[in-house]
Amino acid sequence: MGCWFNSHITSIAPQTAHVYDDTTSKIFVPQPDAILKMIDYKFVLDRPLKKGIQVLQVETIGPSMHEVDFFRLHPDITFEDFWEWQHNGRKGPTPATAIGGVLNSHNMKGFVWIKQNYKVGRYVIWCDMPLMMKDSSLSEDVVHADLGMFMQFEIKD
Ligand SMILES: [Cu+2]
Repeated sequence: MGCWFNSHITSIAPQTAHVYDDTTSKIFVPQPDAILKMIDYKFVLDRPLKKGIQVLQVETIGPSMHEVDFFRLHPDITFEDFWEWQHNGRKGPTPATAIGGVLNSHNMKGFVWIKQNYKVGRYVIWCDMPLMMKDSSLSEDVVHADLGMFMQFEIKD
């Protein structure tokens, strides 16, 4: 869990929570509406997300550590505008609303669930994890999204 307000996500370390089935209370892990797999270097969504409250199960296939950040694009903003903003030091007005995200915290076996209320609109999911520098020809600023680990989708009425 982390706070996405201002720069809190970088100044306050995100915390990990574990969820287990509890047969005594009859509380069970969430049933997902869709499953998102994080694979080097792409997202694979098993079915489209729908308008309204959706539970997304996020699984890390790896082998690298990944994250998924959710953005709802502002009206009249194109994906290209968003891409430019991400690569231009995130200067100027934000082209999207950050609506949350998930970091696997090096837990390659567990699942993470994110429950969100999806409004009609255009969304981008983005992995901002820095690329580990095995290939010195790549800039230190390269993140997984630069290698294709992003996805656009639209929630329709
Ligand atoms: Cu990634």
